[in-house]
Amino acid sequence: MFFSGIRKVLVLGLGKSGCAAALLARVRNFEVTAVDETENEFLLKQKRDLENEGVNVYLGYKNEFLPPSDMIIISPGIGEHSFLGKIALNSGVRIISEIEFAFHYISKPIIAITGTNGKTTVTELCTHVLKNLGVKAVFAGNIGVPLSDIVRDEVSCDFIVLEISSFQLHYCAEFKPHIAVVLNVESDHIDWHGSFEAYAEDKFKIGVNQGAEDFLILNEYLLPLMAKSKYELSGKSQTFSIKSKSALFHVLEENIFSGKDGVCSVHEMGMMGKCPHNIENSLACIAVCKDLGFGFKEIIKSFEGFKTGEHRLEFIGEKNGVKFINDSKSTNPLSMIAALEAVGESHNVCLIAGGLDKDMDFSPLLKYKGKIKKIFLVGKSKNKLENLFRHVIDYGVFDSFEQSVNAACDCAESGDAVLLSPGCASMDMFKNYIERGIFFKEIIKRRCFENEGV
Ligand code: UMA
Repeated sequence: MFFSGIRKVLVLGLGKSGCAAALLARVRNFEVTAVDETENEFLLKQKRDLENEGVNVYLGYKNEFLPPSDMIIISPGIGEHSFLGKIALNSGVRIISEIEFAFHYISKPIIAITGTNGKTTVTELCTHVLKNLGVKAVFAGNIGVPLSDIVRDEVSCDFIVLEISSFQLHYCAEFKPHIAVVLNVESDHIDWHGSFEAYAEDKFKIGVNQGAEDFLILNEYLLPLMAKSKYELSGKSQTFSIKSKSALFHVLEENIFSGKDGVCSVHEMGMMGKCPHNIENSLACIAVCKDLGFGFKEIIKSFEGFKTGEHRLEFIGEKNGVKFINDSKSTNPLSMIAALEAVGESHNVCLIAGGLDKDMDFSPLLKYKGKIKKIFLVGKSKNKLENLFRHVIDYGVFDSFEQSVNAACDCAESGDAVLLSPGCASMDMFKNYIERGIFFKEIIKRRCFENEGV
């Protein structure tokens, strides 16, 4: 048994996953201690709530040694190179992620979705389509609902659609989804993992425990990268791609195919058929539902009513021929490229970019310089981006987010798009990408759509 001999559990980090893991561990009768490096009002409230459930909590934790435990459940934000990550590793105690912990209490099949980009969209899409197909599906994981909460609340379902990040996979040992999806692997979170290779390796960990009865669905371009991985993956593998016709699920002249079988035209997929990256996301979802035994016709019909969430290429409005688009969810170069592919024509994008870098490689963006009219740089990464774009495209560097947005609006003319697609995390200027997107929309509405009810 995975937890045999374990009595004392130590939880590191008291955000969403840490709190959920601590509460589940208490329900399962472990002795639980939890520590967090920070101390603030929110955490003091969490501390009181957890203490009422019998958890020992230490905030503002700075000790060089951790409280004794038989197993550590680590929060995804705590990398191996961080203070807590290092002392946890040095302690020699077994370390697992919150997902791995909760997984051992789950009997329902898991559809796990990872990738640099699109994981939230595909998780939402699969859940939507499966529900329309009459299946009780719930989503969980990196999307914002800890898997431990699903277990503790005894949520009734047939399938769990789990968005899983590289941070969560890194600390998994026996996690075994029935269907695993890898959407793409591009530069992101290099500061946490140490290198792109280490990041990619953790992504492929998603399929390491699968057996012949399980499915591994992956973007065809990842095959060479996967071949280099130290993991042997034995799930039935299936590929998808919008760029290559040799993938099992592919696109030919605006029609989707599974091998030689026609599935549908991209126009039948509603909102998901409107831009390349979402067509590709849809291929992954079609593959998942097909593997669960559904027919193409019913799968496509079940796309009906699906909308991608706020802050993802969200159209705010159009004024004097200028379109305003909020893509605050874009936190890496690949998502900027997806936005430019969706919105960009010839030199028509006034792009607001920058924020907290994660040691990412932005050079692939240079291929898209023809779509950018001017780039408005802000946040911690502005000088790194300035160095990349200097002599290549017109750019401006700004001290505040609001200044960068105003300058982009001043620059845009009829036929252009003002696009916020920062390609970076938001925490240097905002609480999260949601706050950044809301602020962007407020500025745009104030400037352009006051009294218009947009
Ligand atoms: N902390 C420390 N020391 C550290 C780092 C953090 O003590 O070195 C403490 C912080 O003070 C804080 C807590 O840990 O109190 C935060 O933990 P966390 O950063 O792991 O965040 P959670 O609130 O537990 O949220 C996590 C995921 N966060 C991250 O991966 C950074 C959420 O994904 C996820 O929704 C949630 O679990 C539920 O599963 C967010 C995310 O940004 C959306 N994910 C990344 C992404 O999508 O790119 C991977």
